[in-house]
Amino acid sequence: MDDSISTWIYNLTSLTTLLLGDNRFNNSNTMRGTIPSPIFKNLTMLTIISVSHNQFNGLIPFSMFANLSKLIFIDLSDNAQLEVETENPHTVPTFQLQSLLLNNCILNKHSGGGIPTFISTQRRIETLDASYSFLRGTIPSWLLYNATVSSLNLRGNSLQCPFPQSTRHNKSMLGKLDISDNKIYGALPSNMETLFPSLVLFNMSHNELKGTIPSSIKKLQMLTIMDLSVNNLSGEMPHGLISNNTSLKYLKLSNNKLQGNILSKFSNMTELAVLLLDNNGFTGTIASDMLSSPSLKIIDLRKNNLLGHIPSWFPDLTNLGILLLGGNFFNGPIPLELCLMQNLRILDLSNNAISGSIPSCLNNISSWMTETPNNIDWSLGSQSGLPILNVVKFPVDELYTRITTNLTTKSTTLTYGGLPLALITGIDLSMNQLVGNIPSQVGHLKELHFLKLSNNILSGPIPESFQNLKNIESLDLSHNKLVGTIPPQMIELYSLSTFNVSFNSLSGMVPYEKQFHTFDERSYMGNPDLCGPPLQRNCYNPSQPDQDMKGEEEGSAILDSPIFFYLWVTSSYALGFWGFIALLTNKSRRRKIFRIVDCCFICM
Ligand SMILES: *[C@@H]1O[C@H](CO)[C@@H](O)[C@H](O)[C@H]1NC(C)=O
Ligand SMILES: *[C@@H]1O[C@H](CO)[C@@H](O)[C@H](O)[C@H]1NC(C)=O
Ligand SMILES: *[C@@H]1O[C@H](CO)[C@@H](O)[C@H](O)[C@H]1NC(C)=O
Ligand SMILES: *[C@@H]1O[C@H](CO)[C@@H](O)[C@H](O)[C@H]1NC(C)=O
Ligand SMILES: *[C@@H]1O[C@H](CO)[C@@H](O)[C@H](O)[C@H]1NC(C)=O
Ligand SMILES: *[C@@H]1O[C@H](CO)[C@@H](O)[C@H](O)[C@H]1NC(C)=O
Ligand SMILES: *[C@@H]1O[C@H](CO)[C@@H](O)[C@H](O)[C@H]1NC(C)=O
Ligand SMILES: *[C@@H]1O[C@H](CO)[C@@H](O)[C@H](O)[C@H]1NC(C)=O
Ligand SMILES: *[C@@H]1O[C@H](CO)[C@@H](O)[C@H](O)[C@H]1NC(C)=O
Ligand SMILES: CC(=O)N[C@H]1CO[C@H](CO)[C@@H](O)[C@@H]1O
Repeated sequence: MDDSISTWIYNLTSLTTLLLGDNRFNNSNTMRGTIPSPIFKNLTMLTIISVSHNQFNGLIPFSMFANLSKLIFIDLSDNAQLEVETENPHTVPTFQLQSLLLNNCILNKHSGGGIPTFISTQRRIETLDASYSFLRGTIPSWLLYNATVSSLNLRGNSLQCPFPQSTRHNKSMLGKLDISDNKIYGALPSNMETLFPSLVLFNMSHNELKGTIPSSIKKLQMLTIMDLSVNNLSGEMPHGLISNNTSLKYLKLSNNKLQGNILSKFSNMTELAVLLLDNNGFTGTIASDMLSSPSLKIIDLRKNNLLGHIPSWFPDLTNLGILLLGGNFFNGPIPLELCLMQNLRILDLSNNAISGSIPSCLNNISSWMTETPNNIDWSLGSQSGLPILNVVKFPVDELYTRITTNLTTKSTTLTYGGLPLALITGIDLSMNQLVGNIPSQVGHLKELHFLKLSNNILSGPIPESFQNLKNIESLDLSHNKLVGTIPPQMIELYSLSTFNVSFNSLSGMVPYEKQFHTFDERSYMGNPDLCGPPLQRNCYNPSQPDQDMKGEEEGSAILDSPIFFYLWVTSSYALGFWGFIALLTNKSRRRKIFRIVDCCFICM
């Protein structure tokens, strides 16, 4: 089929629905070229036009739809090269739309990039999406306060103005307001509850808001999702923002300049599931009466000024799956009670002043031990009975990307090692003052995807049990005081793609087979007693004939080296096989040799 709009459409005068859209799932049919404006002249019965997800280009004057009086739905979205002009020529359309979707088009490029003015004549419009459509200028007050729109999305434009003030018409019909990623500056109105009584979703992240969060927000009875992250908001969080009487489930205030205690006393967050307050200036301790919400699934308090001990009552939050407390001033030990958190998937206590040793009961946490289906339900829809929520979900992928890019050395994209993001598990205890051995139980957390223990004072060996970390993708043990060898069985960790044991006191031969072939010397820096490829240091140095006398540790390293293997082959010939084996009095050394032999037979 031709991929441009054919002329035969012109004669379908009784056509009511024109769907040339949504080729997302069927890319064999993407349409290109321009949309000829005479095409619609005779199609006066049209109620629905959708040409979304194509590659139309050129400029279409919106006036070409003006005489199609039955239109209720126009979707021109996701045609990145398509210019849509609504102001010139200016027309008052004969239709009354319900939905207008112009996202990912180029809107009013030659008339100042303003919001289409004809919308103020639309008395039935409910949905307007003009996100990512190159809008400039201001948000007119009528759009918020004197329009029938209940779902407004202007995300990702360059709108630059203070938050629009209400003039005479104070009450907004808006249920969903997303003006994130623009340049809205100034303060939020103090009378939010009178202005937006129907608000369910409010996203103003990535703007230039200043001032405090108006305490009237807590009176918004239906507010379920609020994202004011990445602004310049200051002051304290309003008392009771998450109280008895709000329906807030998702609160994100990350990357602002908020201060004071995290939550006022007596907050009763029965509904709250996601609390993201990272990168602010919150102070004080986490008091037990603050977090009494059985619904909490994610807590992110990273990079604040919180102090005191890690609370031992976190297990009371039985649904908590992600607990991120990194980058604060927490001290004291890791409470053993954390081992009761059966649903914990990601734990970040990094960059604090936590002391003591790593609890040996971490293998009690079932989501790190057994493959469990992810029991976090991310949809918000039906149970709240609010129709607008049917299309609202937690932006869980975005969330996980943010969480895991900071935690791992990998830059994650939409999936992490092919996993749905909501299934990632990991522990980050780096940059603390942890002492003692790494408990062997840690090596049994076979569902773990990342483990960061770097920059502590951990001593003792890397437990041999680490060979059981079958799903580990990122393992960082650098900057500790670990001794002994890198357990050679770890070469079986096929998922491992980031490995770092730099700056310890490890010795012996570096495993350099299978997965470990992909790691270079940057994984082993600052361990003067490690040897063998990929390091420059050879394990066997013939100028030091008494090397073998230096004990088992060193001896094993030599046995592990390929040079030794060749020597062994040669001497076996000379002595006869059994004669040579008889020389191997030491049991563990014998085992080591058999392992080398095994390996080489397999390799051959
Ligand atoms: C519209 O219809 C009239 C008659 O039905 C026809 O003469 C005219 O060419 C049509 N216009 C277009 C643009 O097809
Ligand atoms: C719409 O109809 C009016 C009169 O019926 C006509 O003057 C005008 O040219 C038409 N506009 C378009 C874009 O077809
Ligand atoms: C508000 O809408 C009404 C119609 O519902 C209209 O008459 C009035 O002019 C509008 N006011 C503003 C400021 O746009
Ligand atoms: C608008 O607000 C003013 C004062 O702020 C109030 O007097 C007036 O009654 C309000 N109008 C409506 C329609 O709510
Ligand atoms: C709010 O908007 C930002 C940027 O546009 C987006 O990344 C984020 O996912 C949105 N938050 C919610 C809760 O929808
Ligand atoms: C919560 O409700 C109780 C009584 O039900 C009340 O005493 C308390 O002040 C309320 N807390 C907030 C923060 O509104
Ligand atoms: C919290 O709210 C629930 C329901 O809204 C109520 O039953 C419970 O008593 C409240 N608890 C406190 C401590 O206010
Ligand atoms: C392990 O978890 C069970 C319940 O799941 C609990 O009863 C037990 O005390 C926990 N053990 C430790 C050491 O935390
Ligand atoms: C391992 O850690 C050291 C010290 O933090 C760092 O310099 C090095 O680049 C890391 N190696 C890899 C492979 O990331
Ligand atoms: C969600 C909730 O409990 N809302 C209640 C808050 O308080 C007012 C009265 O002050 C009730 O009408 C709401 O139902």
